[in-house]
Amino acid sequence: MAEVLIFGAGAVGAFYGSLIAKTGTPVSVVCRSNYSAVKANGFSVTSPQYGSFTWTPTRVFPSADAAKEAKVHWSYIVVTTKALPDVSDDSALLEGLVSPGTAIVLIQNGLGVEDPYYSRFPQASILSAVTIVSASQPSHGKIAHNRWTRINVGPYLPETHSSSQQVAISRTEEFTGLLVSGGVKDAEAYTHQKLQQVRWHKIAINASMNPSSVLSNGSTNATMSLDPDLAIHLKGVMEEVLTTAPKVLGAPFPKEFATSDRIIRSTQKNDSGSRPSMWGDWESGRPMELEVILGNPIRIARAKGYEMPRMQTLYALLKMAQTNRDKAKSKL
Ligand SMILES: NC(=O)c1ccc[n+]([C@@H]2O[C@H](COP(=O)([O-])OP(=O)(O)OC[C@H]3O[C@@H](n4cnc5c(N)ncnc54)[C@H](OP(=O)(O)O)[C@@H]3O)[C@@H](O)[C@H]2O)c1
Ligand SMILES: *[C@@H]1O[C@H](CO)[C@@H](O)[C@H](O)[C@H]1NC(C)=O
Ligand SMILES: *[C@@H]1O[C@H](CO)[C@@H](O)[C@H](O)[C@H]1NC(C)=O
Ligand SMILES: *[C@@H]1O[C@H](CO)[C@@H](O)[C@H](O)[C@H]1NC(C)=O
Ligand SMILES: *[C@@H]1O[C@H](CO)[C@@H](O)[C@H](O)[C@H]1NC(C)=O
Ligand SMILES: CC(=O)N[C@H]1CO[C@H](CO)[C@@H](O)[C@@H]1O
Repeated sequence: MAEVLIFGAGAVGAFYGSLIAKTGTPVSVVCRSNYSAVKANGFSVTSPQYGSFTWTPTRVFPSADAAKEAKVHWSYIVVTTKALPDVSDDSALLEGLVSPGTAIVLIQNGLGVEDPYYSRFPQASILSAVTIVSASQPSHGKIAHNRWTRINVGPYLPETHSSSQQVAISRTEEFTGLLVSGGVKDAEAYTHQKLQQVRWHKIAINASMNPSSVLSNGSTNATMSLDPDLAIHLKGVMEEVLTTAPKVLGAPFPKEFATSDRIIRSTQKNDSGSRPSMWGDWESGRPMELEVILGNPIRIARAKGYEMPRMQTLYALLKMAQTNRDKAKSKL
C-alpha cells in the first residue's frame, strides 16, 4: 500500500494529510514546533465542509532525520513547509528519505519551488501543486480550515526530452485520485504547462497584494483596491506579471483565467477586512515568502530577457525592510 509522508505538517500539510488518511492510506508526518502536541493528541481539524474530527497520523516524527530511522519506503513525500529558499534549502533534508519510486509533491506557493528538488533528485517524479485553500494552525495541533479546497497538481517536466515523463504524469493522476477519494472534490490534474500558468497567475495576485499590504503598514485587500492610487499600482503590478508570463512560458493564458480588472473588482466588493498572510508573517517577525513570490519570478523572467520594474521595486524595498526588521530584533 502507498505510504505518504507529509514533510512540514502545518496548516496545509495537516489539512490535506488528514483527508488523504480518510482513504485508509497510511499517512505519517514530520512536525517541528508542534511535535509534542501532535505526538500526544494528533491533530484536531475543524472545517465548515468536513466537520470537526481528530486525525491520528500513522507515525509522527520530530525531524526528517528521525523519519529516516523508520526505514519506510515512501510512495509520496508531500512538502508543505513554507518556501523560504533564502532561509533554508529544505530539499537537502530529504536526502535519505527518497528511494526508487518515491514521488515528491510540492504544495507550496510561488515560483521556482520545484528546482532544488528537481536538481537534487533527478530520478524522482516531482509533482507541483497549487492550492487556494484557506487554513491556519491557531495553536499546536489545531487545524482550522476556513474555506476552499481547490488544488491543482501537475508533473514538473521542464525538459521535454525527460525519459520519465510518463511516470510523472501517471503519479500526478494517482495522487490527485487519492485527494479526490479523500473528499477533495475539486482536486484536478493539470499538465506541466497549465500548472506553471496557474503559478504565474497566482503571482500576479500575491506579488501585488502581499508586499503592498506590508509596505502600506497592513492595509486590507479591499482598502488597497478601493484607494485610487493604490488601485493603479496594483493593476500595474498585475499587468506586468500577466503580460510577462506568456512570453516566458511561450503560450497565452487560458481564456478562463481572471484579468487584472476582474481581480481588482472582486477584491473591491469583498470588504471582509482580510489581509494577505504575508502581513501576518511581517507583524509576527517571521520570514516572508519573498524569494518565491518576488525574487524568483523576477530572475526567471530576466533570464529570458524580460524585466519587471514594478516587481523589482517591491522586492528591493520589502527585502530591505525585512533585513532592517531582523537587525532591530536581534539587538533586543
Ligand atoms: N495556509 C494557507 O491557507 C495557504 C493557502 C495556499 C497556499 N499556502 C502555501 O502552503 C505552504 C505551507 O503553508 P502553511 O500555511 O501550511 O504554513 P505553516 O502552517 O507554517 O506550515 C509549515 C509547517 O512546516 C514546518 N516545518 C518547516 N520546516 C520544517 C523542518 N525543517 N522540519 C520539520 N517541520 C518543518 C513548520 O514548523 P514550525 O511551526 O516549527 O515553523 C510548520 O509546522 C506555503 O508555501 C504557503 O504559502 C498556504
Ligand atoms: C487578500 O489577498 C491575499 C492575496 O495575496 C489572499 O491570500 C487573501 O485570500 C485575500 N483575501 C480576500 C478576502 O480576498
Ligand atoms: C503600523 O501599524 C501598527 C498597527 O498594526 C501600528 O502599531 C504602528 O504604529 C504602525 N506603524 C506606522 C509606522 O504607522
Ligand atoms: C470574502 O471574504 C470572506 C472572508 O475573508 C469570505 O468568507 C468570502 O467567501 C469572500 N467572498 C467572496 C465573494 O470572495
Ligand atoms: C497567496 O494568495 C492565495 C490566494 O490567492 C492565498 O491563499 C495565499 O495564502 C497567499 N500566499 C501568501 C504567502 O500570502
Ligand atoms: C517550540 C514550540 O513552540 N514548542 C511547542 C510545541 O507544542 C507544545 C504543546 O502545544 C508546546 O508546549 C511547545 O512549547
